[in-house]
Amino acid sequence: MNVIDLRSDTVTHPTPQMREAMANAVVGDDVYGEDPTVIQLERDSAEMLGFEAGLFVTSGTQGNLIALLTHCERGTEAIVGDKAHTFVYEAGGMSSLGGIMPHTVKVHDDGYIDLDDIKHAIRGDNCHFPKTRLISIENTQGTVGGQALSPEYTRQVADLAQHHGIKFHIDGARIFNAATAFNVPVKNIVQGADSVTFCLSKGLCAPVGSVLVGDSAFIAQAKRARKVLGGGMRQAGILAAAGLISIHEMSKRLHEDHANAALLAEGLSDIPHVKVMNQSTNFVFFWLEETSPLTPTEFQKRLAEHNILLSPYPGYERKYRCVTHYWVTPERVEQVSQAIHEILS
Ligand code: TLP
Repeated sequence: MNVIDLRSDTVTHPTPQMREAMANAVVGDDVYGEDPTVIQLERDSAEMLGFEAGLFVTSGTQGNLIALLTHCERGTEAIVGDKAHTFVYEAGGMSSLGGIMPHTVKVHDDGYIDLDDIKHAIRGDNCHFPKTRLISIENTQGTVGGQALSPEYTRQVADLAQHHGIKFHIDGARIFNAATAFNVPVKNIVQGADSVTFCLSKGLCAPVGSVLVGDSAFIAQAKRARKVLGGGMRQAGILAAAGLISIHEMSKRLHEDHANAALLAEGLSDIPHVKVMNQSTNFVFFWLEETSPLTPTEFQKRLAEHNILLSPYPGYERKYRCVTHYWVTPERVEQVSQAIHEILS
């Protein structure tokens, strides 16, 4: 990648090793269940996360929607964070396509939802209420700064869900970043959940795809929902080949992205008109202060002249999210800090 693209880790291009594996992938028709590379990706993903089965899906959004459609019938309710991707950034799919009512609970600035808030959101048996079917949490929690939620917390949510007879889903788009932050095997950070979606095409660098994991009965049902959503892919082994490198190789280097994000936050902290709001895992959020000599549009334009892509976080004018990834080296981080300093001085 020639530009320094900090807008997201979704922008990552596949690595040379991935391109080679994709070119040589053994494939079959996956709707017939005959693609060996997809089968291997699903099996290895399930094993790594400690689940019985996996399902290769087109995107994180599709994985979350399939989980919601599979866990919840029409007219039931899912408890989700008020800043969860499923609630804010998935185009209302759960309600438009699933007839599922989102019941929001507050996500705090540290990324956590109070267990008491979850408990109080679970409906009693009363014909006036929708039935609560699911609690979904997000790890890492993107919107408030990429914070990783602890294995202990996840376990507590799982116990709560089990106690109340509801299902527990994790939007683990960046679950390998969360595991890296706590320095634990990824299966330790999802224990007790009924399903997890994680993305191959973010920090793990694959060009396309996510995996949904759960027990075998859940995945069999989920496969039907994937078909309904047009997600039955054919020779998808071409994509799964990159995904195998994501889980087995790229997942081991995420600590480098976290260190680079810390380095970037440090570099930005000395720059006038920039206020670093928070830094966690591979995210840095900063605010372009009103004292800035440049408007947000001018700022972005000047950055582009330096070959740097950065844009305000959706819904905000002056809040920027920088996301570090495989293609952002420490040298490039240094270049970004210097460029922003120069532009705003
Ligand atoms: N998030 C994107 C944008 O939609 C904001 C990004 O650039 O971070 N869960 C979480 C927590 C996510 O951050 C995302 C992508 C998804 C799900 C959806 O994944 P995709 O883009 O594969 O549908």
